[in-house]
Amino acid sequence: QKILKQASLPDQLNAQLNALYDVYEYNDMAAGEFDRLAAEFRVVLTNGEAVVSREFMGRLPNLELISDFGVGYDGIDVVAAREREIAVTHTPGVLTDDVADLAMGLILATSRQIPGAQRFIEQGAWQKGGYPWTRKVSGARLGIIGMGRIGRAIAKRAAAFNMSIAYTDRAALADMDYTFHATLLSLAGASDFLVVCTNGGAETRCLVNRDVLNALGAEGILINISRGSVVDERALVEAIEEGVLGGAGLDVFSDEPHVPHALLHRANVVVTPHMASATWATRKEMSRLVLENVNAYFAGEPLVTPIPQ
Ligand code: 8YV
Repeated sequence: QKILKQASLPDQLNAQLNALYDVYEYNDMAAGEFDRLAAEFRVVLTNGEAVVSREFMGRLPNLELISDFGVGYDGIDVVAAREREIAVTHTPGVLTDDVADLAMGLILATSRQIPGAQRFIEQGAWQKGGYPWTRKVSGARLGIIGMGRIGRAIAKRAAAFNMSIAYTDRAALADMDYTFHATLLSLAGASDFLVVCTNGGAETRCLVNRDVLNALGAEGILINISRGSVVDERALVEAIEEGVLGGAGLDVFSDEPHVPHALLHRANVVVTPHMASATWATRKEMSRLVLENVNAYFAGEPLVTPIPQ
């Protein structure tokens, strides 16, 4: 069976796929070869950082499954997929802990300025005096944007830090004791840390705008482990430059792998290269789910982790 691989996947998963299928790398194919084989591809493999557009699907007349190595599927035009009854699978659940762990890491790293303090020592500054005092994490107010799997996992960790937890979502969640805010502005105004945990995509584009950053304020810290698109990055840069916002811990950006220069070399901004789910254990589980979904498809069995309807 032929499979079209449209974005990069871990080597171990590639090896497993190659043992079972004829895997074609979209980026390595000449246009002529692609056109000749296009009708034979019923499965496309992608990842959470790539784009699978309506136009791309249009070039694959017999496409039936898009399997995403990642939980976020904002890069996939799911409306176009649904219209053609192309199934989409992703890798939910297995990466929740890692992403929540990195969110806590960024909360600690920004507020306690851990990378800045390391640079301080490396630059020999300790000889001239101690590092400036930083902001306390335990007991602080945490605001969570999007109380899904990852938001809940962060809340659970934050509770162990005695943080007071509030959130915003489409509506208040019945099974939740945390404080609900109907608007993001109100949540931001009541938070010391505001963590972006919502889906990416058109619905959440630039949700965190200048007004939200103003409300979070000079003592507030923004954390983003979701998608760069959810934050108005230009507004974020301005707010940081003007000192209107206290700090930011960012694993995702608007135009990866490009990170605005203005966000670098600052003690109050910590950046990581979209690595929240990148541990050996989790990448292995994500790979397993991709493989299981593809195998299920070819076996005519129910898909293991289709995206929600
Ligand atoms: C991955 C992600 O970095 O799960 C997601 O949505 O963004 C990450 O886990 C990505 O899918 C791998 O490219």
